[in-house]
Amino acid sequence: MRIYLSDPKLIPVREKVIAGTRLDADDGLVLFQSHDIIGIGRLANFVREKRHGKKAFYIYNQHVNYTNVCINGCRFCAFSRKGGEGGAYTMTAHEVREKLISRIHEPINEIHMVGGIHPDLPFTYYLDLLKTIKEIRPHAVIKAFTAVEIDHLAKLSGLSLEGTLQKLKDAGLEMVPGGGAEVLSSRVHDKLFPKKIGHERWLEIVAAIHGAGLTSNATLLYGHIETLKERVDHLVSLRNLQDRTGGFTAFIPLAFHSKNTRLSHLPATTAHDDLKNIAVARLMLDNFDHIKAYWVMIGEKLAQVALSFGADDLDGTIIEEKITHMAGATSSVGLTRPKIRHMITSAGFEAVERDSFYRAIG
Ligand code: V47
Ligand code: SF4
Repeated sequence: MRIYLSDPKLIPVREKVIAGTRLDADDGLVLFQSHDIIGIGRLANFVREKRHGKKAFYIYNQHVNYTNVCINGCRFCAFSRKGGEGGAYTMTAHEVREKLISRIHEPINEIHMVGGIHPDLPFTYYLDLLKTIKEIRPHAVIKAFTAVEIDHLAKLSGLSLEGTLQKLKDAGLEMVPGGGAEVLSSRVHDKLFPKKIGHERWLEIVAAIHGAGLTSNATLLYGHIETLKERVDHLVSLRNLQDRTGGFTAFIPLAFHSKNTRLSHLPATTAHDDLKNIAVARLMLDNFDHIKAYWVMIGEKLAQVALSFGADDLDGTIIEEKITHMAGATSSVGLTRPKIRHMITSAGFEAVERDSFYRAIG
């Protein structure tokens, strides 16, 4: 097997990739520092094809953002509002119900629900949301509440983390999305999201989520003030936790969008960096099955290319995306099933519609 590289610094990495040897943090840094995007893509595609062949997954899903009221005020966020501020909203369980009913004739398999950290809602509000969704869409998987929200819910419930997770499961929670970790670095935490839970707590909560028998995803918010070493350390922390629990399903690199945020002076991420984050994740995260190219953040066209750079999943129809569009994303707010399938098949891959647990549908 010969994989052509134009950057000789990548040769030792290639030898490990071909031998199936785990890459270390220094290899991760060499990959991020290299401009040989085609070589890195070839390496990532080699691993991707060994695992998934030509399959590329997508899901028929719907996003619900139940509130944008949030006490955390992360500097990178354009979505959140303070209570009472213009544009602040909180949906009632009835409004969530109406939103789902408006799409009830569509074959939606997953409801992805996240929101801000609201100062006043009681624990019962969250349980009611889950129960309402289950009532309207009994066959859809509810993937909801990031580790940050679960930390907040544990405080509200007055129960242990385990007790809180059990109540959420009883009400219908089946999976936990990525998000909330941002970059597992105290430096970045203190500068950009000091009110949010830190590195250690995020890992502790995710370990408890996996311990409760729920799977979850993981993300990395890149393209702001993080260093390449901090990106690599983030990936290594996720990989270490995955070695312990095996509970992560997919990793999703999230490209930072700066419009309407307090970091609006920062430029948009580049196509090179977007592809590199996908490819390096595929190479470093040897114990993660799935790497998502989240088309909302990197655009439909680049997400299609990312399928040849290590990604095996495009996420889904989404229907209405708010978090990134409020920060200036120019992608569609939702996609139809034929559009996603066309993105996949016209790139030479086999489109596989999946459920939240990557079981093929149809
Ligand atoms: O946690 C916030 C990020 C996340 C911005 O698990 C921003 O399947 C870019 O986690 N620019 C929420 N990103 C989205 C998320 C996610 C998305 C799709 C699928 C899954 C999954 C998870 O969005 C937040 C934060 O990291 N975010 N603001 C911004 N301005
Ligand atoms: Fe709140 Fe999440 Fe926005 Fe941070 S990223 S301000 S926690 S909604």
